[in-house]
Amino acid sequence: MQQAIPCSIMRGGTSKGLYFLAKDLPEDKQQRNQWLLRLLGSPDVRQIDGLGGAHPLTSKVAIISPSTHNDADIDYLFLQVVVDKAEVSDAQNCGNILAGVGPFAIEQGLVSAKQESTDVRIHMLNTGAIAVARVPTPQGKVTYQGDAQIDGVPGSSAPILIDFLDIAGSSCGSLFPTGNSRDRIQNTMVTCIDNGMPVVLLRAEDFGLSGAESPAELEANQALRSSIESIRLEAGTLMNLGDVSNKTVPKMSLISPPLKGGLINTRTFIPHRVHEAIGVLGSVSVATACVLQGTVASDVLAQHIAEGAMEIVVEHPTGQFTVEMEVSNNSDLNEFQVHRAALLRTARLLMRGDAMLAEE
Ligand code: NQM
Repeated sequence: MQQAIPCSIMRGGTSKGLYFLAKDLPEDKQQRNQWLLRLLGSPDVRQIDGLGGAHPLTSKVAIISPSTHNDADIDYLFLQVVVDKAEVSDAQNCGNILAGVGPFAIEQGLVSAKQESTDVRIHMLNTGAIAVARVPTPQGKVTYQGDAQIDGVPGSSAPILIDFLDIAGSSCGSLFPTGNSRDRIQNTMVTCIDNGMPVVLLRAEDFGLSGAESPAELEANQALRSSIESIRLEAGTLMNLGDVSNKTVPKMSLISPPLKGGLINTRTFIPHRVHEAIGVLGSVSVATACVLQGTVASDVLAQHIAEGAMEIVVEHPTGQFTVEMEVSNNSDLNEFQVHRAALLRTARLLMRGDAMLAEE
């Protein structure tokens, strides 16, 4: 007998995942993870016996419940189900899957829809931070139809605006977890930063790269992969993340001067496959490095940043990602401070029904 588990499959931004209500999964973490491995079909490079899409960007899970935080409507736990290993990790957050969380919570009756749009306050359990998603709800119903386009997704959908509150240091304890805006690790200058996602920025030119290489070319470069992984393992400890050999953070972002009118160009290892675009919170961390003094980002920027409200355009392999930021200059500390990060995503409900759990 197979067991039927209520589930929705949604595209969230440039990722895709399975969305569950917490009450439909086991409370026991180990049992829950066993279920998720079987439901997604891991470990198997093709995830052929499950619903996973055989890539880290399509092997993701969101678990939603009424909020335990008095300033939020719902709790969101993100889990990365590793494709080729029997591992489920809560060590990172995901801002793309986050885009589907607001519509899912409204459609599942956890949040009541307003007449035009509905703000859903989301407590992100992986980091403890809060995001506010503005979901279009004409006549009190979620719509996925609209004119918003995001690079990496064909066509257009309804816009979902996401505002992040206080995400600095949410995984590592501080914005610059090593205490420095740049460090030398294994003879390479890097910036380790956490504004919602732990990221290590590295200059592409230091690896003999232009920064325009495709994800497939970078993944085929074994020597590059092992240098980046060895820097990552050292950076993980310096960033207070402990031994990261089995963690999906920190992400490793190769940066270079922009090619298409943006502020900076990126190729991001997440951390072993190369992202076809860039993660949402990953891009917020990169954008933050662009506005702070002394980072390696400042070596490759198209232009330098002044304080105020601004749009930071981060280029990636399939287009651009725009992060809205508000920054002020604290002259006492002689440093810039980031007050707000916001961005536009879209999401779409692809399937609603039961995921079938095979007998063990
Ligand atoms: O950085 C990929 C994605 C992500 C995570 C990854 C994300 C984020 O694109 O917030 O969205 O970096 O693993 O879904």
